[in-house]
Amino acid sequence: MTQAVKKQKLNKVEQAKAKKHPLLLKQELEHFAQIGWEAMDEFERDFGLKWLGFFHRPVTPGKFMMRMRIPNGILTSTQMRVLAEIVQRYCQGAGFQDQGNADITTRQNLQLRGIRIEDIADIIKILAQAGLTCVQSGMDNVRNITGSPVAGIDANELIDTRGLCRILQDAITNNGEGNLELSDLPRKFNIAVAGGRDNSVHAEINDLGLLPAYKNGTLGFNVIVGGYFAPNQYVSAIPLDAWIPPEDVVALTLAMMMVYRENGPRENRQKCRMMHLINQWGIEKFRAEVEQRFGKPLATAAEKDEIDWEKRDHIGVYPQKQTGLNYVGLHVPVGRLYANEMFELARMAEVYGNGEIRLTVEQNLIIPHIPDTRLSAFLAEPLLKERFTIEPGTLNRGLVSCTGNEFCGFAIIETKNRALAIVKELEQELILTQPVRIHWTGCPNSCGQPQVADIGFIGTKTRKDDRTVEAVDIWMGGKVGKDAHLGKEVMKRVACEDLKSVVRDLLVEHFGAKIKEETLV
Ligand code: SRM
Ligand code: SF4
Repeated sequence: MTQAVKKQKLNKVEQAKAKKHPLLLKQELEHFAQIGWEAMDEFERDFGLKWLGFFHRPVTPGKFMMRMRIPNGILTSTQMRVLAEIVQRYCQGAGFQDQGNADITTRQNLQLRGIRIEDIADIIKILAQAGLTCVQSGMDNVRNITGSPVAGIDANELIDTRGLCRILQDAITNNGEGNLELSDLPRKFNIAVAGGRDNSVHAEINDLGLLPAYKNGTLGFNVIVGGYFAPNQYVSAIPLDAWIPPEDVVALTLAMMMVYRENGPRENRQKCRMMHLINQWGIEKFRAEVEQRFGKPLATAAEKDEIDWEKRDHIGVYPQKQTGLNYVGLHVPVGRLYANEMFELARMAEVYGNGEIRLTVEQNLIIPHIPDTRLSAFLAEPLLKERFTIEPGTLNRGLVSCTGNEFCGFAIIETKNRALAIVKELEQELILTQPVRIHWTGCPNSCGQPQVADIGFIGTKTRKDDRTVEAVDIWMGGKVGKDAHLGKEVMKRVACEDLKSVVRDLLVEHFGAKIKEETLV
């Protein structure tokens, strides 16, 4: 432990970590299975197991959510089938009606729900056999590492991010086995690696964002640092004034993580993200410390590329850089998947593509490598007609929602179902000529990233007619991709039951929506 850490009055999580490193709980899984979830130590059950990727859900007592790690959001059909089998076999029962589910997350990842403590050890083995891991996906760890969803298939990409995301994950998790050294950060740590000019990964809201840039004719990355969202703290990353070639990505990331691990604040959990260290030191000192750890001088940032693109959502059919092949982006309403659909996706990826399935931070998915000759058969598949269309409604297309109170203990409101219902009604009532990105988040933690949306909602409560009702604070003006910036709060505590008409007005006033005549009468 460094002097900087020693001097601090450690918060409760730090005190518990100091007693027993939570990754070591892996050795006790059989014991937990024997004693059952109710007899477990509360910290170990509700927090410690998150180091292994298992999140106890007080909303469904005794049931755990499993958060995967899917570097760059890319899965094989075999892996998707294994995950579908886990949902089918282990995620059913109380609180899950007749079937378990999985959700695509805002970090290009999957979460599976409804797992019992008795099954965790078996599931970890099943994942390992399939080359998958869920280790270190929660608490004071690096989250899923996001990369360009069209890496390797986009004709206009600058850097293929797939290998980088993979080697970063392997280094940080010790090849999925768990890494005692790099899993004791002061708080969570988000990494995004952009590969194209449209910054499809929202690099600016990550603790470490890498943006492709040419320096003296060589392609590498400009480094931005310190982006994060926490309740009432919505902060964009700032430039480190550093450029690195791709081969230095892992070394620079590990150096920065060490600096943060050894010097980051560990007192008030609300003030432990890396930006707090940067604020405390100033960016110059932070850069110097990272440079020292890195072991060689950091080049200054490359000049900003002036030909950045608007962000794409990848829904629809697009030709790949490989002649005769296409990638097809499917719209998955608020990211929700069921086991039968996961099996179908695996089959379709094999029959029409090369078995690959990709996830996006918009909670949608892409099936790549479909030959021109197979395209029409693929597009005629029932799953595309019935559930995952390539032509969603103008509002549904950009709809993103966090988990909300269906499963999340922090949630102040219900999100996913409400998001779908309101958008459905508005699409019936309005003529919309431009897509509008609407993001929902059930509490100020902002997992649904409302600050990057055209219109964003943050769950809260308000009083109406002497009742306490679910409500939202409304944000507007978030911009992603080119000239990305966060939106601003424009309204407070709008009751959810009044929300549809408020949003309708916003759409008419700011996004050129017209009210359909038949709904006026
Ligand atoms: Fe998040 C905590 C869900 C992306 C900020 N987030 C949680 C927990 C684990 C709380 C809990 O234990 O119940 C939620 C699990 C609910 C559940 O059952 O699903 C949760 N976060 C999610 C997901 C699933 C939202 C979604 O529906 O897509 C996303 C999973 C990403 C992944 O695959 O790893 C998710 N969370 C985010 C993001 C967006 C991002 O990363 O781009 C943010 C804001 C960005 C950031 O972190 O800087 C985010 N989540 C938080 C925070 C606030 C962090 C802070 O510094 O205060 C918490 C609370 C915490 O960590 O104490 C949190
Ligand atoms: Fe849960 Fe809040 Fe995150 Fe939504 S924003 S998943 S309600 S912690």
